[in-house]
Amino acid sequence: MKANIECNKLRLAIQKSGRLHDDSMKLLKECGIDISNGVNKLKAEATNFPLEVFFLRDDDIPQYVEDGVADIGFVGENVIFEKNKQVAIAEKLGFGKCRLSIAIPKGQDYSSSQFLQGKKIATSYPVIVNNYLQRQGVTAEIHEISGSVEIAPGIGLADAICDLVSSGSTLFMNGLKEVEVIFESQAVLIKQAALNPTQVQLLERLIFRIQAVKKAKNNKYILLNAPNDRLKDIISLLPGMKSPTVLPLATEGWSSVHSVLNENDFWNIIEQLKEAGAEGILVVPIEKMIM
Ligand code: PRT
Ligand code: ZN
Repeated sequence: MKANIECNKLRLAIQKSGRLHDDSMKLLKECGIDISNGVNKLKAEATNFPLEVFFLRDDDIPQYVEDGVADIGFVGENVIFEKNKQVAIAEKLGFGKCRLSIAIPKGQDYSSSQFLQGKKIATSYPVIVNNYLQRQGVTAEIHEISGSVEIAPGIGLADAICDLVSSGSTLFMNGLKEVEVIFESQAVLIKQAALNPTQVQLLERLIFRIQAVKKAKNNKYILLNAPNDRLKDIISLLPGMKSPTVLPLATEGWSSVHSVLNENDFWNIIEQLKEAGAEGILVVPIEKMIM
Protein backbone atom coordinates (compact mmCIF):
# COMPACT_ATOMS: atom_id res chain seq x y z
CA MET A 1 0.00 0.00 0.00
CA LYS A 2 1.41 3.38 -1.08
CA ALA A 3 0.67 6.44 1.03
CA ASN A 4 -0.36 9.27 -1.25
CA ILE A 5 0.57 12.27 0.82
CA GLU A 6 1.65 14.30 -2.23
CA CYS A 7 -0.87 13.23 -4.82
CA ASN A 8 -3.63 15.76 -5.55
CA LYS A 9 -5.48 13.83 -8.22
CA LEU A 10 -7.20 10.46 -8.53
CA ARG A 11 -5.69 7.69 -10.63
CA LEU A 12 -8.49 5.54 -12.05
CA ALA A 13 -7.91 2.09 -13.60
CA ILE A 14 -10.43 0.95 -16.20
CA GLN A 15 -10.52 -1.96 -18.65
CA LYS A 16 -8.41 -1.27 -21.74
CA SER A 17 -10.72 -3.18 -24.07
CA GLY A 18 -13.53 -5.64 -23.52
CA ARG A 19 -17.05 -5.61 -22.17
CA LEU A 20 -16.58 -2.91 -19.52
CA HIS A 21 -14.50 -0.45 -21.54
CA ASP A 22 -17.20 1.45 -23.44
CA ASP A 23 -19.56 1.72 -20.47
CA SER A 24 -16.70 2.93 -18.24
CA MET A 25 -15.78 5.68 -20.72
CA LYS A 26 -19.46 6.56 -21.18
CA LEU A 27 -19.97 6.90 -17.42
CA LEU A 28 -17.02 9.29 -17.16
CA LYS A 29 -18.45 11.35 -20.01
CA GLU A 30 -21.89 11.42 -18.37
CA CYS A 31 -20.14 12.63 -15.21
CA GLY A 32 -18.86 15.56 -17.27
CA ILE A 33 -15.28 14.28 -17.32
CA ASP A 34 -13.43 14.63 -20.64
CA ILE A 35 -10.53 12.31 -21.34
CA SER A 36 -7.94 13.90 -23.57
CA ASN A 37 -6.09 11.22 -25.48
CA GLY A 38 -6.89 7.86 -27.00
CA VAL A 39 -7.25 4.42 -25.58
CA ASN A 40 -4.19 3.15 -27.44
CA LYS A 41 -2.10 4.79 -24.77
CA LEU A 42 -1.50 3.25 -21.38
CA LYS A 43 -2.86 6.31 -19.63
CA ALA A 44 -4.77 9.50 -20.29
CA GLU A 45 -5.48 12.74 -18.41
CA ALA A 46 -8.90 14.24 -17.85
CA THR A 47 -8.96 17.83 -19.08
CA ASN A 48 -11.54 19.15 -16.60
CA PHE A 49 -11.21 17.02 -13.44
CA PRO A 50 -8.09 16.02 -11.44
CA LEU A 51 -8.19 12.49 -12.80
CA GLU A 52 -5.74 10.27 -14.63
CA VAL A 53 -7.04 7.12 -16.32
CA PHE A 54 -4.97 3.92 -16.66
CA PHE A 55 -6.11 1.39 -19.27
CA LEU A 56 -5.48 -2.16 -18.00
CA ARG A 57 -6.66 -5.76 -18.28
CA ASP A 58 -9.62 -6.18 -15.94
CA ASP A 59 -7.93 -9.04 -14.03
CA ASP A 60 -5.05 -6.75 -13.05
CA ILE A 61 -7.16 -3.87 -11.74
CA PRO A 62 -7.71 -5.16 -8.14
CA GLN A 63 -3.96 -5.67 -7.67
CA TYR A 64 -3.08 -2.20 -9.00
CA VAL A 65 -5.61 -0.64 -6.65
CA GLU A 66 -4.52 -2.73 -3.66
CA ASP A 67 -0.90 -1.68 -4.30
CA GLY A 68 -1.92 1.98 -4.60
CA VAL A 69 -0.53 2.26 -8.14
CA ALA A 70 -4.08 3.27 -9.02
CA ASP A 71 -6.33 4.87 -6.38
CA ILE A 72 -9.64 3.68 -7.72
CA GLY A 73 -10.86 1.26 -10.40
CA PHE A 74 -13.96 0.25 -12.34
CA VAL A 75 -14.15 -3.54 -12.45
CA GLY A 76 -16.60 -6.47 -12.25
CA GLU A 77 -17.52 -7.67 -8.74
CA ASN A 78 -16.76 -11.20 -10.00
CA VAL A 79 -13.11 -10.20 -10.48
CA ILE A 80 -12.92 -8.55 -7.03
CA PHE A 81 -14.22 -11.60 -5.21
CA GLU A 82 -12.11 -14.03 -7.24
CA LYS A 83 -8.88 -12.07 -6.70
CA ASN A 84 -9.62 -11.45 -3.02
CA LYS A 85 -7.57 -8.24 -2.75
CA GLN A 86 -7.61 -5.62 -0.01
CA VAL A 87 -9.80 -3.08 -1.79
CA ALA A 88 -13.13 -1.61 -0.77
CA ILE A 89 -16.22 -1.33 -2.97
CA ALA A 90 -17.26 2.34 -2.90
CA GLU A 91 -20.17 2.34 -5.37
CA LYS A 92 -22.05 -0.02 -7.68
CA LEU A 93 -22.00 1.30 -11.24
CA GLY A 94 -25.13 -0.29 -12.72
CA PHE A 95 -23.51 -1.72 -15.89
CA GLY A 96 -21.71 -5.01 -16.74
CA LYS A 97 -24.49 -6.99 -15.07
CA CYS A 98 -24.12 -10.75 -15.26
CA ARG A 99 -24.30 -13.88 -13.09
CA LEU A 100 -21.83 -16.65 -12.35
CA SER A 101 -23.70 -19.90 -12.83
CA ILE A 102 -23.23 -23.64 -12.75
CA ALA A 103 -24.31 -25.28 -16.01
CA ILE A 104 -24.54 -28.93 -17.01
CA PRO A 105 -25.31 -30.81 -20.27
CA LYS A 106 -28.97 -30.21 -20.99
CA GLY A 107 -29.95 -33.90 -21.12
CA GLN A 108 -28.97 -34.49 -17.47
CA ASP A 109 -31.34 -34.38 -14.49
CA TYR A 110 -30.52 -31.94 -11.74
CA SER A 111 -32.31 -31.56 -8.44
CA SER A 112 -29.74 -30.02 -6.06
CA SER A 113 -26.08 -29.10 -5.69
CA GLN A 114 -25.49 -32.73 -4.57
CA PHE A 115 -25.42 -33.46 -8.32
CA LEU A 116 -21.91 -31.99 -8.27
CA GLN A 117 -20.57 -34.40 -5.61
CA GLY A 118 -17.42 -36.08 -7.00
CA LYS A 119 -17.81 -34.40 -10.39
CA LYS A 120 -15.35 -32.29 -12.43
CA ILE A 121 -16.22 -28.61 -12.81
CA ALA A 122 -14.41 -26.41 -15.34
CA THR A 123 -14.22 -22.70 -14.48
CA SER A 124 -12.13 -19.53 -14.58
CA TYR A 125 -13.42 -18.73 -11.06
CA PRO A 126 -11.91 -21.41 -8.77
CA VAL A 127 -12.06 -19.26 -5.62
CA ILE A 128 -15.75 -18.36 -5.91
CA VAL A 129 -16.66 -21.93 -6.94
CA ASN A 130 -14.69 -23.40 -4.05
CA ASN A 131 -16.49 -21.12 -1.58
CA TYR A 132 -19.81 -22.15 -3.02
CA LEU A 133 -19.00 -25.88 -2.83
CA GLN A 134 -17.89 -25.51 0.79
CA ARG A 135 -21.11 -23.73 1.72
CA GLN A 136 -23.07 -26.54 0.07
CA GLY A 137 -20.99 -29.29 1.73
CA VAL A 138 -20.10 -30.71 -1.69
CA THR A 139 -16.69 -32.08 -2.71
CA ALA A 140 -15.88 -31.73 -6.39
CA GLU A 141 -12.80 -31.45 -8.57
CA ILE A 142 -12.21 -27.96 -9.98
CA HIS A 143 -10.45 -27.60 -13.35
CA GLU A 144 -9.24 -24.06 -13.79
CA ILE A 145 -9.27 -22.93 -17.41
CA SER A 146 -8.88 -19.40 -18.66
CA GLY A 147 -11.28 -19.24 -21.59
CA SER A 148 -13.92 -21.08 -23.65
CA VAL A 149 -15.14 -22.81 -20.50
CA GLU A 150 -18.42 -23.69 -22.20
CA ILE A 151 -16.80 -26.29 -24.47
CA ALA A 152 -15.34 -28.33 -21.56
CA PRO A 153 -18.25 -30.81 -21.14
CA GLY A 154 -18.46 -31.39 -24.91
CA ILE A 155 -14.80 -32.44 -25.15
CA GLY A 156 -14.94 -34.61 -22.05
CA LEU A 157 -12.88 -32.30 -19.83
CA ALA A 158 -15.57 -31.74 -17.22
CA ASP A 159 -19.08 -32.80 -16.14
CA ALA A 160 -20.19 -29.27 -15.37
CA ILE A 161 -18.97 -25.70 -15.81
CA CYS A 162 -19.21 -22.50 -13.83
CA ASP A 163 -19.07 -19.38 -15.99
CA LEU A 164 -20.48 -15.89 -16.41
CA VAL A 165 -23.84 -15.73 -18.10
CA SER A 166 -25.77 -12.75 -19.38
CA SER A 167 -28.22 -13.67 -22.15
CA GLY A 168 -27.70 -17.44 -21.77
CA SER A 169 -27.12 -17.94 -25.50
CA THR A 170 -23.54 -19.24 -25.10
CA LEU A 171 -24.80 -22.01 -22.80
CA PHE A 172 -27.67 -22.78 -25.13
CA MET A 173 -25.44 -23.00 -28.20
CA ASN A 174 -23.17 -25.44 -26.38
CA GLY A 175 -25.97 -27.78 -25.29
CA LEU A 176 -25.78 -26.70 -21.64
CA LYS A 177 -28.43 -25.60 -19.12
CA GLU A 178 -28.03 -23.20 -16.22
CA VAL A 179 -28.85 -24.96 -12.93
CA GLU A 180 -27.54 -22.67 -10.14
CA VAL A 181 -26.70 -18.98 -9.92
CA ILE A 182 -23.86 -18.77 -7.40
CA PHE A 183 -22.92 -15.08 -7.70
CA GLU A 184 -24.59 -11.95 -9.14
CA SER A 185 -22.20 -9.34 -10.48
CA GLN A 186 -22.03 -5.84 -11.91
CA ALA A 187 -19.26 -3.30 -12.42
CA VAL A 188 -18.26 -1.50 -9.22
CA LEU A 189 -15.98 1.36 -8.20
CA ILE A 190 -13.22 0.09 -5.92
CA LYS A 191 -10.80 2.20 -3.89
CA GLN A 192 -7.48 1.67 -2.22
CA ALA A 193 -7.10 2.00 1.56
CA ALA A 194 -4.60 4.90 1.69
CA LEU A 195 -6.32 7.81 -0.03
CA ASN A 196 -5.14 11.19 1.25
CA PRO A 197 -7.71 13.86 2.31
CA THR A 198 -7.62 15.61 -1.10
CA GLN A 199 -8.27 12.31 -2.85
CA VAL A 200 -11.10 11.44 -0.44
CA GLN A 201 -12.77 14.75 -1.39
CA LEU A 202 -12.24 14.13 -5.10
CA LEU A 203 -13.72 10.66 -4.75
CA GLU A 204 -16.77 12.10 -2.98
CA ARG A 205 -17.25 14.53 -5.88
CA LEU A 206 -16.94 11.70 -8.41
CA ILE A 207 -19.37 9.45 -6.52
CA PHE A 208 -21.85 12.33 -6.21
CA ARG A 209 -21.80 12.67 -10.01
CA ILE A 210 -22.07 8.90 -10.57
CA GLN A 211 -25.10 8.71 -8.26
CA ALA A 212 -26.80 11.58 -10.13
CA VAL A 213 -26.22 9.79 -13.46
CA LYS A 214 -27.49 6.46 -12.06
CA LYS A 215 -30.62 8.03 -10.57
CA ALA A 216 -31.40 9.83 -13.81
CA LYS A 217 -31.11 6.55 -15.75
CA ASN A 218 -33.65 4.87 -13.48
CA ASN A 219 -36.17 7.68 -13.83
CA LYS A 220 -38.16 9.44 -16.55
CA TYR A 221 -39.70 12.89 -16.62
CA ILE A 222 -43.40 12.79 -17.45
CA LEU A 223 -45.69 15.59 -18.66
CA LEU A 224 -49.41 15.13 -19.21
CA ASN A 225 -52.66 17.04 -19.62
CA ALA A 226 -55.47 16.38 -17.16
CA PRO A 227 -59.05 17.58 -16.87
CA ASN A 228 -59.27 19.48 -13.57
CA ASP A 229 -62.06 17.27 -12.24
CA ARG A 230 -59.73 14.21 -12.55
CA LEU A 231 -56.63 15.94 -11.14
CA LYS A 232 -56.89 14.42 -7.66
CA ASP A 233 -56.96 10.83 -8.99
CA ILE A 234 -54.15 11.51 -11.46
CA ILE A 235 -51.91 13.16 -8.87
CA SER A 236 -52.43 10.24 -6.46
CA LEU A 237 -50.85 7.94 -9.11
CA LEU A 238 -47.67 10.03 -9.39
CA PRO A 239 -44.96 9.55 -6.74
CA GLY A 240 -42.61 12.35 -7.92
CA MET A 241 -39.58 13.73 -6.07
CA LYS A 242 -41.82 15.83 -3.82
CA SER A 243 -45.30 16.42 -5.22
CA PRO A 244 -46.02 16.88 -8.93
CA THR A 245 -45.98 20.34 -10.54
CA VAL A 246 -49.46 21.41 -11.72
CA LEU A 247 -49.85 24.34 -14.15
CA PRO A 248 -53.07 25.67 -15.72
CA LEU A 249 -53.46 25.14 -19.49
CA ALA A 250 -54.74 27.87 -21.84
CA THR A 251 -57.83 25.70 -22.38
CA GLU A 252 -60.11 26.22 -19.42
CA GLY A 253 -60.75 23.28 -17.13
CA TRP A 254 -57.42 21.58 -17.98
CA SER A 255 -54.03 21.44 -16.27
CA SER A 256 -50.54 20.29 -17.22
CA VAL A 257 -48.98 17.90 -14.69
CA HIS A 258 -45.21 17.27 -14.49
CA SER A 259 -43.53 14.55 -12.43
CA VAL A 260 -40.76 11.94 -12.25
CA LEU A 261 -41.43 8.21 -12.62
CA ASN A 262 -39.27 5.26 -11.73
CA GLU A 263 -38.43 3.00 -14.68
CA ASN A 264 -39.69 -0.09 -12.80
CA ASP A 265 -43.27 1.16 -12.26
CA PHE A 266 -43.33 3.02 -15.52
CA TRP A 267 -45.77 1.09 -17.78
CA ASN A 268 -48.05 0.23 -14.90
CA ILE A 269 -48.51 3.86 -13.95
CA ILE A 270 -48.87 5.09 -17.55
CA GLU A 271 -51.76 2.64 -18.07
CA GLN A 272 -53.46 3.78 -14.89
CA LEU A 273 -52.95 7.45 -15.82
CA LYS A 274 -54.68 6.90 -19.18
CA GLU A 275 -57.57 5.17 -17.46
CA ALA A 276 -57.84 8.08 -15.03
CA GLY A 277 -58.30 10.53 -17.94
CA ALA A 278 -54.76 11.81 -18.63
CA GLU A 279 -54.08 12.88 -22.22
CA GLY A 280 -51.10 14.01 -24.27
CA ILE A 281 -48.64 12.07 -22.12
CA LEU A 282 -44.99 12.91 -22.90
CA VAL A 283 -42.10 10.91 -21.42
CA VAL A 284 -38.63 12.43 -21.50
CA PRO A 285 -35.25 10.99 -20.44
CA ILE A 286 -33.51 12.76 -17.57
CA GLU A 287 -29.82 13.57 -17.95
CA LYS A 288 -28.85 14.17 -14.29
CA MET A 289 -30.86 13.95 -11.09
CA ILE A 290 -29.63 15.71 -7.95
CA MET A 291 -31.68 15.01 -4.84
O1 PRT B 1 -8.87 -8.53 -21.70
P1 PRT B 1 -9.44 -8.51 -20.33
O2 PRT B 1 -8.80 -9.49 -19.39
O3 PRT B 1 -9.49 -7.11 -19.77
O4 PRT B 1 -11.00 -8.90 -20.48
P2 PRT B 1 -11.74 -10.31 -20.28
O5 PRT B 1 -11.80 -10.99 -21.58
O6 PRT B 1 -11.21 -11.03 -19.10
O7 PRT B 1 -13.17 -9.81 -19.80
P3 PRT B 1 -14.47 -9.41 -20.65
O8 PRT B 1 -14.24 -8.15 -21.38
O9 PRT B 1 -15.03 -10.58 -21.39
O10 PRT B 1 -15.46 -9.16 -19.40
C1 PRT B 1 -15.20 -8.15 -18.49
C2 PRT B 1 -16.28 -8.18 -17.42
O11 PRT B 1 -17.57 -8.00 -18.00
C3 PRT B 1 -16.43 -9.48 -16.66
O12 PRT B 1 -15.45 -9.65 -15.64
C4 PRT B 1 -17.83 -9.34 -16.07
O13 PRT B 1 -17.78 -8.56 -14.89
C5 PRT B 1 -18.57 -8.54 -17.14
N1 PRT B 1 -19.50 -9.36 -17.96
C6 PRT B 1 -20.83 -9.10 -18.10
C7 PRT B 1 -19.23 -10.47 -18.67
C8 PRT B 1 -20.42 -10.89 -19.25
N2 PRT B 1 -21.39 -10.01 -18.90
C9 PRT B 1 -20.42 -12.07 -20.10
N3 PRT B 1 -21.48 -12.45 -20.62
N4 PRT B 1 -18.06 -11.14 -18.87
C10 PRT B 1 -18.07 -12.22 -19.67
N5 PRT B 1 -19.20 -12.71 -20.30
C11 PRT B 1 -18.99 -13.91 -21.19
C12 PRT B 1 -19.06 -15.25 -20.47
O14 PRT B 1 -17.79 -15.58 -19.94
C13 PRT B 1 -19.47 -16.19 -21.58
O15 PRT B 1 -18.38 -16.55 -22.39
O16 PRT B 1 -20.00 -13.96 -22.18
C14 PRT B 1 -20.39 -15.31 -22.43
C15 PRT B 1 -21.82 -15.52 -21.98
O17 PRT B 1 -22.65 -14.52 -22.46
P4 PRT B 1 -24.14 -14.87 -22.88
O18 PRT B 1 -24.77 -13.56 -23.23
O19 PRT B 1 -24.09 -15.78 -24.07
O20 PRT B 1 -24.84 -15.54 -21.71
ZN1 ZN C 1 -9.80 -10.50 -17.98
